[in-house]
Amino acid sequence: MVSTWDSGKPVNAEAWKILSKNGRALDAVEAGSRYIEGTINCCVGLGGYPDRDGIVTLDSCIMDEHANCGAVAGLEQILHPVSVARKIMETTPHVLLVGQGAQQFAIENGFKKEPQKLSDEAKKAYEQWLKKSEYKPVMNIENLPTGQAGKKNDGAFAPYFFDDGPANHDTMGLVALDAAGNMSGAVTTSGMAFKIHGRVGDSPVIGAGLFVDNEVGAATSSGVGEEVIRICGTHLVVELMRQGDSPETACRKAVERIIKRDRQKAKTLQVGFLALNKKG
Ligand code: SD4
Repeated sequence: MVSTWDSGKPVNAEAWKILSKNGRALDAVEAGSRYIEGTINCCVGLGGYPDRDGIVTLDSCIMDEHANCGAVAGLEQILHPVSVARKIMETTPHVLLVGQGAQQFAIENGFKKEPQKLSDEAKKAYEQWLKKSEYKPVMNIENLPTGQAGKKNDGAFAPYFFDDGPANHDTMGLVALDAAGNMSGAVTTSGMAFKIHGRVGDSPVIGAGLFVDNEVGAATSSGVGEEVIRICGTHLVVELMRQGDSPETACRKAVERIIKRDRQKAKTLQVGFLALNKKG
């Protein structure tokens, strides 16, 4: 299995507990997602960065080997959006629930409503951002001052910091292949930091932030969600693998398509894809 960013390492370890016992890929990606969602002061989940109104809104989706899928967007005050997404997938005829409706569905299904409170780290970052209140999502590690790339602040899962604020790497995407040869994937995120309230990125959008085709492979993405949505990014990656590309080549071609659309803009943003084919 693979998952995004350095914070994906303990997530993989958590999911591996299931995969190594011949468990189902679907259970593994849910367990990995729940692990990171439950990590205090992490950049994913309720500890994540808020939108520009100071509210943490969560996006998540999950997809199994039968192309069953479920998703939530703009979900507030619920600790495990990935499990709400799974519940939607398994108990309703729908794929995506948003905002108030998603929260109501979660509560009706036994999920607890958590207090609306920013984590210490998110509060600090938000207060820093409020000084300029500039709506300019920054997402490019190369913009870091020399020597700072990859340097984290004190938390194990803390996001990267720029001179004038945090970078926006706050998404956990996971794809897995199990011993039975089945594939599943999940994504969970607080979305782009300081986004407009109501903005939804690629993460909960099937075919953008996540796509699984059990005949071919699975892919997930992280970075500026709007750019991924524009090219149906993960669906594209899986289709390229279907045509014979390796996961790496397929991801590269998807990134190149984003660059080709607007070379200048591409210099100011960051997008990444992760893919796993049927051979693992
Ligand atoms: C989004 N793709 O909301 C997400 C953000 C992200 O690491 O990946 N951050 O657009």
